[in-house]
Amino acid sequence: MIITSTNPAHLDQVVGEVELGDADTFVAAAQSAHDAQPGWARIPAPVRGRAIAQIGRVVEANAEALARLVTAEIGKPYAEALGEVREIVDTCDFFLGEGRRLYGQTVPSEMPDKQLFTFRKPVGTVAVITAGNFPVAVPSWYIVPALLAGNTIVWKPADYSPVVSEAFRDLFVRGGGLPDGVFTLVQADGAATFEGLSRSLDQGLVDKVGFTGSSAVGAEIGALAGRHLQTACLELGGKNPLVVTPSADLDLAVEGALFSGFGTAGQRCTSLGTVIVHESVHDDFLARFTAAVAAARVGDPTEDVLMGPMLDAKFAERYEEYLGWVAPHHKVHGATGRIGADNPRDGFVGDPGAGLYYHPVVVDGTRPGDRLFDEETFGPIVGVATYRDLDEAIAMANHPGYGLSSAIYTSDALEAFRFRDGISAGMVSVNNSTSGAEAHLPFGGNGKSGNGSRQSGIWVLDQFTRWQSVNWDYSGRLQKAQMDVGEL
Ligand code: UN1
Repeated sequence: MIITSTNPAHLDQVVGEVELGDADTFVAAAQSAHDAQPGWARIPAPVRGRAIAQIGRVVEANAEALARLVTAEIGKPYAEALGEVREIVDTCDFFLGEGRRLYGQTVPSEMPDKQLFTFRKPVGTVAVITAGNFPVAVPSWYIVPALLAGNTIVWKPADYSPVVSEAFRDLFVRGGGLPDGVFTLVQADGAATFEGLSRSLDQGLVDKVGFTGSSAVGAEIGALAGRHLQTACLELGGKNPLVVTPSADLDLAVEGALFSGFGTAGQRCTSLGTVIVHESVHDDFLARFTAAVAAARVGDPTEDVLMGPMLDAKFAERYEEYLGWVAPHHKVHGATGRIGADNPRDGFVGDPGAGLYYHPVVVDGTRPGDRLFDEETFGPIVGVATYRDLDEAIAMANHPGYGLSSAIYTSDALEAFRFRDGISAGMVSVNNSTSGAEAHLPFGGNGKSGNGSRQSGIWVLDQFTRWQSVNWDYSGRLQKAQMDVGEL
């Protein structure tokens, strides 16, 4: 089947056509990755690091073209798209040196004339399944370290970013001079992917699954991997809170909430879900926040805008569904719905009728137990709730049961530390946005946001390698652990 990818900012513009494979395509790719893996692992890690270095340079040299394609295919504002491409380069920069480290340890033994060691070994073949909101940065978080560590890859990207995915594959394969089978792109729909993955796992062709996407699909992928005695690397949704304390710099908090809530039109896993603001500064914060939202530039993502269109029609449909979650005790600030001639927005940049443009929405008065407070809205809708003391704010922030990102705005270091200690999220920002993670710090969440796996930085190597312990006895006799322990 051929799918046509269109530009969400200009729905009549075709970005490209791509042929979708089926479950057999997936299994064949997994087989070739499986066959190529021993050869790739035999290449010395520093040489694999050099391939990663070359990929980084090629991506850097093509950054603007790739970012333009990201903007065209998913409607992400160009500055954000360029930042996303930068994240691939950062990831390559970090891991190219890891090829010369990939350290193990030397460990003392409890017996004389014996030495213990640890080595990292690649897991084998990795199936990477990624979302389309970060169609290039997030795949690189898996693919770069996995390749560096000696694994081969089958990559299934989102079906609404297929053209970007082909460009990414070409840059990686050509840039890194990767041998056949080391990195294969499979374009397929969800059902074919699931069947192909399941069969590949049954046949022992896939040793690790990395998945970024919704919590519901992540649970299915995790269960499938679990049935094969594997632990998937899961990076799922978020309902990320941003706490505004009485001592916060309110303008800074507004700026942070604006970017966290409406950057990528709220379609990041790290997007802001709810501002939890102290009751004493609620009115002041809300007035400034709603004014900033009204003044924000929305429109054509090739221009300097805060917010472009929704990434894909399926997210646009969900926006309408989320509006149905507004309860009678909520107060909606500003216009809602699709922007158009009959529902205009002041200062809109470009032609609203051409694309999937929706009003950014602020809903005041949400509280735990409300759907809008408890559930992820993958769209430009930010809730506002109030709290009285910090313990209550922390309990509210943890209430939805996700645990990806979080933020607190305060000028009181003690409050920041108490928040850090009490929040269940894997990532905490102090006086900064909930989104915008850097490529060398652990990235990942808890609860409904994932199974505790972490990406990025050195920590992700624990996903793509397994420890091998070696005990080497040079005493010339049988020394029995626990029984022949050396004497003082
Ligand atoms: C995601 O939305 O899946 O922290 C990842 C950020 C980005 C990554 C988000 N660097 O906003």
